[in-house]
Amino acid sequence: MDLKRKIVFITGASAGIGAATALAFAAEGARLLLAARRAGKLAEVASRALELGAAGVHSVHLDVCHRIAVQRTIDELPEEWAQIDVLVNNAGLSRGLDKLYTGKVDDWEEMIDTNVKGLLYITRSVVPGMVVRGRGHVVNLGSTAGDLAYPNGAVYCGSKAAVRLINDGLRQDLLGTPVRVTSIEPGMVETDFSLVRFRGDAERAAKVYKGVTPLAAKDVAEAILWAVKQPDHVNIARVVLTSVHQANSLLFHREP
Ligand code: 8X3
Repeated sequence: MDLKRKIVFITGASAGIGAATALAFAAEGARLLLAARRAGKLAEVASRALELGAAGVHSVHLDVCHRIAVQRTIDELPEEWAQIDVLVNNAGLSRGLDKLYTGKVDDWEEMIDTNVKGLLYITRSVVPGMVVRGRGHVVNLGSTAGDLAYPNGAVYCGSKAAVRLINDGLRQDLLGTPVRVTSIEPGMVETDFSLVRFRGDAERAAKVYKGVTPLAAKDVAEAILWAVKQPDHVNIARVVLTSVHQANSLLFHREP
């Protein structure tokens, strides 16, 4: 697929995998529709994307959890940005690392609202247009955590298991249309993920990556780009990728 001037919509584009994905598609000459909650950070990504060769950037300030705002944002896109070719459902987060029976309900709400319901709201708003236009690709960001739960992460892992099955269900529902559906399921990636999980506790976040060379956000962006660049008749259903120091969501090799 030639991505020149294709409209690529990325949620959670202000940092981490979302920002790296924006830059990877920018280098292909795509037009980027970028959404995030943090307008300042998003503006930085937008200007870097233009430097790298994006054919245009349109940024929207959006929290994917707000169902009405999601629908309104998509409905009110300027005409020249409305025909989305690729949707990257990237916005997601983890909060806390607690036993389920003592966990914080507010943390659960935030993870499920963002990782599951936010992804559904965006999908529901964008995919009908893809079906009508007879072209499109939905890329959902899952996780190795969606395959195998780890202790104290039941709700985060459950939210990513939901993404995996929503991904598979959507692919079935789109059978008979040319719209493709892919889930990209990385293991540990060095982003603000752990800092967000531990609400800014940098010391605790650093421990997560101790002795391990994690994936970089760019590695995941390259996998997304690869899946999208396949010929139109090829649908990559799932891509699972980890650092060589990680076998699954439970098993790591840590250098002393
Ligand atoms: C992130 C993977 O295992 O660090 O989705 O939670 S993990």
